[in-house]
Amino acid sequence: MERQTFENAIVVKQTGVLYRLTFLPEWKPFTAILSGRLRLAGSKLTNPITVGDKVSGHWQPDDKGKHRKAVITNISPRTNYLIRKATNLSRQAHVIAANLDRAYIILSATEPQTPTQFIDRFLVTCQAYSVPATIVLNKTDELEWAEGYDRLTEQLKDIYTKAGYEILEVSAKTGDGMDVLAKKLKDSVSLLSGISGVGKSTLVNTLDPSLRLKTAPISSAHLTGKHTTTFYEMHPLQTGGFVIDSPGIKGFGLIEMTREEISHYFPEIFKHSRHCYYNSCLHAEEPDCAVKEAVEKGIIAVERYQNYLKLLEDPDGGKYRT
Ligand SMILES: Nc1nc2c(ncn2[C@@H]2O[C@H](COP(=O)(O)OP(=O)(O)O)[C@@H](O)[C@H]2O)c(=O)[nH]1
Ligand SMILES: [Mg+2]
Ligand SMILES: [Zn+2]
Repeated sequence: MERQTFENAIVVKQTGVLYRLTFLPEWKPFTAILSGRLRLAGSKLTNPITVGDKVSGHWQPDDKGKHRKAVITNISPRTNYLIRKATNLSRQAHVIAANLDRAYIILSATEPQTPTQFIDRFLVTCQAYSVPATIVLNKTDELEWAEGYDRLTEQLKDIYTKAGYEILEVSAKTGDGMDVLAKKLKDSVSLLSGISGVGKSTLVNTLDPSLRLKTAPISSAHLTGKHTTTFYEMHPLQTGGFVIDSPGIKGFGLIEMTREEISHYFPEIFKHSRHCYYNSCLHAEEPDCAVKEAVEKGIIAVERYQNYLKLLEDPDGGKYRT
């Protein structure tokens, strides 16, 4: 008897060995497992298949020939993906998500604060893997009373506007600015990333209250978020589009990047590097460096340049507590 096959299913969730698939834009997730061959394929990766992957396979009847089980046998080539080191010591990498139209890094206007070093590692990874990135500054409602954060917010906006990134200012609590975000998310698959407690899950709930994702207040003692979201999971939005909510990530180890390459992923540094005296200029100790000149003139933000130098010296470092 010939086996029934399926094609073009999208992975919407992975929990251990089980996957949930649906045929977008339809939303009727069903459970699937990996074929043995695919399980063996990903030795350097903790997960050979990830959320957003497009897969095909077959239906396998159980012993009694009754309940059908979906078995994934093939993965379609990815248009892009995001990856990070599984842990600091591990050589393994974790593919966070694939086939993304855009990745959003969510920041809090108040607490918890995300170090710019973390933001830049994220943005560099997005550049390196061809994922367009946007910054979302959440909790703007708290700026009315939280003292001192106005200045931090202005600094942040200055740094990343200079770098050429779009920054959306929103409040998941009051709904301020959410229409702009909803419009951007429409008709696409997007990843929401960022440290714990910045309001990723709350944002998804504001966009679509029927989803009721778990959220948690940040700790009042440490002003850090708690890990309430434990899996990467895609959700359909009533306003259109699909978002992948993330667990709070602790850090972004850069993977397979040479020192020369790092500057290519800072768009504003790369732009100026054409005018450096040395072709191979790393914009560190070299004389006649157009990048350093642009930093001195304030055209390139000094924070971005310093984070670039840190990556140059220690591409593997920088794990952050969240
Ligand atoms: N004031 C305010 N609090 C928010 C906003 N968005 C989220 N929060 C709160 O921030 C905390 C962490 O939110 P959560 O969605 O769990 O963050 P996640 O870890 O990024 O998913 C919760 O107490 C939320 O109620 C916002 O726009 N304004
Ligand atoms: Mg969450
Ligand atoms: Zn240079």
